[in-house]
Amino acid sequence: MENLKDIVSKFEIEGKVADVKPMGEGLINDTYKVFTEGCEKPKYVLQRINNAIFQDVDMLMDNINKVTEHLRKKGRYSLQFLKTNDGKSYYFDGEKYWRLMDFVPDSITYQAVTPEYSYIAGKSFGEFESLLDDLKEPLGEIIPDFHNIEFRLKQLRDAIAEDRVGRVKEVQYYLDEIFKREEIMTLGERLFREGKLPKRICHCDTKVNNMLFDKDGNVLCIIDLDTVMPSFVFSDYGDFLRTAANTGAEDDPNLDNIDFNMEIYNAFTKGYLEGTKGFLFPIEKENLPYAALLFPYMQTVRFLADYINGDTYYKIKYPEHNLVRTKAQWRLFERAEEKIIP
Ligand code: GN1
Ligand code: MG
Repeated sequence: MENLKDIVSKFEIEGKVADVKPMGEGLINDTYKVFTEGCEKPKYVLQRINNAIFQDVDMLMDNINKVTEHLRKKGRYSLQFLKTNDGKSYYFDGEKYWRLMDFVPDSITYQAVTPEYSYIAGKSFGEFESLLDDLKEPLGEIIPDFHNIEFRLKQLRDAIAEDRVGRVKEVQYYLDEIFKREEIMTLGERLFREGKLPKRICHCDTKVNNMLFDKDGNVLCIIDLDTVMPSFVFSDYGDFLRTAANTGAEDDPNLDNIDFNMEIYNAFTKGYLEGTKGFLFPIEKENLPYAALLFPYMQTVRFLADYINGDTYYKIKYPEHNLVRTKAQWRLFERAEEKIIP
């Protein structure tokens, strides 16, 4: 990994790079841990920014810097990015974009959490949103319409119309099931148009594995800040449950592993309502059950559209991966639908 070591050396690091090793399970960016000489633990995290998806890298880093500085001003721990030797927040090697941040020591990530941790996560997470509620500087909408389900359904329709790789016929069952629920699942966008539902600064990718916990289950900090932007609070509440309440994996090939865990749901909701006490509107609180359904639904739509498009967005490990993800998300949606009445 000689080349990666060179890239790290473009930043204002302490010490000399000893090793760079792959890290994490992200579907978008490539992430590495960086070891320096004389240190056993990783010292930095290097990331290649996927600029096919995040096309405005300046806006991206600007959003992240505003958020992390705001959190730090309030005495909260937040990700710390290093500047390059010429004072920039990312390094462009002529082809790819890179950034470097401090490795957060003694932190743990999970793919699944217990109800107890889920309660604490809900609480810390609600607090994270209230801390950002008074961020005065506007953030750019880094991916326009990111969690707009009407837009995601339109992308699915476009993919079907084009049927680039001839996959539509094999997924007809899922398409029918998805469009049957279109009216109910687009509620959020209608409430927004009617002026009843606000947008707030949200993280927009609150998967369990985007949170660093300490050994007592407290959320140390929330990572993967690329998608921080204005959205409905449903984004953060719903996406956490989509991963935390799933008893199986996001891409579980065995659908029998997948269920929607109501204990996690109840514990997280209790914590979240405590953490956001005093700033959520009644309409936001009343529609949290809808949000819990919306996210497995939206993720099914996104995985399926990518499958139909011939796998151009999400990294895949095998040819049917996006189809397996679609089926797994849909099973999660069905289980949630049986248990939650929006
Ligand atoms: C992507 O960055 P990562 O891999 O955690 C995606 C999310 C999806 C998620 C599905 C920018 O997140 O929106 O929910 O995969 N991020 C982007 O696992 O599209
Ligand atoms: Mg991630």
